[in-house]
Amino acid sequence: MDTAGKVIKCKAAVLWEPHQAFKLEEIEVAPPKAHEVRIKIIATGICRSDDHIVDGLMKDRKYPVILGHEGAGIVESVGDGVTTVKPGDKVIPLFLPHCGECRGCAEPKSNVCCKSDIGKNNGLMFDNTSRFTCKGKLIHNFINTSTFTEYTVVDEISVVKIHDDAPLDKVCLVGCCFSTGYGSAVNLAKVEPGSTCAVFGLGGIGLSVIIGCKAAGASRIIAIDVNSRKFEKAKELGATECVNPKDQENPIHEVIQKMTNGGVHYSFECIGNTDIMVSALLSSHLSCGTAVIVGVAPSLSKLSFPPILLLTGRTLKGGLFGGFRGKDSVPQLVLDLISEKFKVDGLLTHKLAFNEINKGFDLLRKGESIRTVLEF
Ligand code: COD
Ligand code: ZN
Ligand code: ZN
Repeated sequence: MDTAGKVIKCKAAVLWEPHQAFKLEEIEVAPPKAHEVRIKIIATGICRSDDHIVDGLMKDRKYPVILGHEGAGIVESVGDGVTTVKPGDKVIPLFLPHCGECRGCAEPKSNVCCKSDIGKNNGLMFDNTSRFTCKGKLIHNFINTSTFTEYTVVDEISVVKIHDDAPLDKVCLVGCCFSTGYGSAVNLAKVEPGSTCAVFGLGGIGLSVIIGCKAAGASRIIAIDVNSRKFEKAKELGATECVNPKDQENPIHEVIQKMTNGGVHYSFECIGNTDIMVSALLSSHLSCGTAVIVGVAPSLSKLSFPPILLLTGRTLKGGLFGGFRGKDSVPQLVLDLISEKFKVDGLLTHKLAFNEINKGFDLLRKGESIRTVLEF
């Protein structure tokens, strides 16, 4: 059946209010307008950032909303003027758009497009309308993507074509998890051969940081988590030592300082906890250490530490999507996964049907899963 130009009725997981379970609803998805693309989502990962919204930690969010930002699918139809993808193409939606024209896209050192909805939380298409409705109500989108639905509509700058042979149930992890973690090590920290690293939080993102540190030739990779069940996988992927802060008498930064003769070269916060961001900074060497913030903390939280920590020579930085520019980097990262330059199989612990989405979030909250991929 040719659906182009028509409203599609399909299944979506709607979050009507924070602190609630997702409701599987029939929604209407309007056809793409000019420069927009309608995508049939084939697979989507569950990332902690989605859970932050369910938890109500992002206080300025719009509801109701369709979450999900780590997906892969096939273009169903395109609006006028779309030149980079066509119906039938395999694609990955980009939660960080890449317009190629704005100040952010023009800056050679930046990967953050000014059209990104991160921090703005508008939850709408660029013309300030939505393509989603349910029971007569407007449903918001999430960071220009919304993948917890059989069909979504994104702007052309928020989607990139990938290779026809890409296994979508795996490469969906390039949409956030793998790229964010791996890129944080190789692009943001720029880990060097022989350097020492500490990774706080061993979810899909922290484990991908470990993959990046190892690829960059780090001599020591210290993996830190309050859940010791995460250690086996961390070691498999390249961690040289594992530490559970709960088993230590002293604060974790003192433990890391002691293990590394004063602190690591590079530390990574992959939890979204401001206290741990300070621990990560303190765990980096006072003269030359760099701490990279990867985790997204609750929207009203504040980071506080004595400036002397930086005056002695430490660097504190952060980044989105591992510093990758979506349109330039995602197709190659997908090829690297196809050729098994990198393996994400270890990150992909569970596969569930889309309608088991609430179970998928429970597994993440209980620390039983790394990545659950939902298939439609
Ligand atoms: N000390 C040590 N470990 C801890 C602590 C603590 N105090 N608290 C929790 N942990 C561990 C948990 O046991 C868990 O293993 C790990 O930290 C967190 O992992 P997950 O699986 O909950 O989360 P991920 O890997 O999905 O990571 C999510 C981030 C927290 C990094 C999240 O903010 C994120 O996805 N950031 C991506 C940055 C980005 O670009 N975001 C925009 C769209 S995602
Ligand atoms: Zn831009
Ligand atoms: Zn994510």
